Amino acid sequence: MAGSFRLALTVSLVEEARGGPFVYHGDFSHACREAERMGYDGIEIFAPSSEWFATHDVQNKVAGHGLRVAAIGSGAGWLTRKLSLSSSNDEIRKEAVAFVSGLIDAGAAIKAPVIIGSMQGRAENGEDVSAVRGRLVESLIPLAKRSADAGLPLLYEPLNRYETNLINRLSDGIHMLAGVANVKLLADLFHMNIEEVDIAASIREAGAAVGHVHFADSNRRAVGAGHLFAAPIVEALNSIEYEGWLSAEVLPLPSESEAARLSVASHRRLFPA
Ligand code: LER
Ligand code: MN
Repeated sequence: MAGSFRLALTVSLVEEARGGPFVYHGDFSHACREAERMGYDGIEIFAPSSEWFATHDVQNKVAGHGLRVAAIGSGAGWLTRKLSLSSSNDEIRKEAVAFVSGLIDAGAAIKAPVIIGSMQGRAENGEDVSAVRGRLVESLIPLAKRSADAGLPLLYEPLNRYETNLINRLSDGIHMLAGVANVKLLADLFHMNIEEVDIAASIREAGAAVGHVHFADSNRRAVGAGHLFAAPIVEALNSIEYEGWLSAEVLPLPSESEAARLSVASHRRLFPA
């Protein structure tokens, strides 16, 4: 263990996500080797689709490096096919649910929950935001049920205002998801730095609803490379007895290996074992 909170390294296998906030890009084997070498506990996979899992022996590969799969990102559905779980187009929404369902099934086999971030979509062309949120919740219900059948939560991620106009803060997420079983919130510190009044207070308020953390600094670089005031956030995570992952979902700057190294160093400093 790198510390008392498990730390994961992010890898994207989606060509269209190059330049995006993932430490390693394009080479799963290399990312696993680097994660092991630097002392990570796990790896978070931004996968192109469920088919990718059918052609990569993920479980054996990660286990061979002493790692686990922390979570699976689903945003490729939006990035490569413009699928959205809240689209007003029934066909697109159905395809989006099918895309995420495939990832949930792939995740079930390796005990990794799926993240709904960009796939939540947004209200467009003056659409009524609450109606769009309603469609999103309708899509999330069967996905959360499918995850529950696999013994895993569905992870829902509020995003900053430049990425969605549906849900930007943890408290709004809790409100929207009231009555939906088996969805946990993903607290991405980069988005929260933009949207929350007080990141630590929001984490405390969300409490047991927090199921995953994206461990990023204010500028989306590795924690320690920006101006995030981490101490109260660490205290808040301790106070809610958070037991999930911290995933370094950050830009590969100044290089992949430097971002990976700084994330480990900051994790060790902030969460000593
Ligand atoms: C997108 O900004 C993000 O934070 C991802 O985790 C969601 O796909
Ligand atoms: Mn994120």
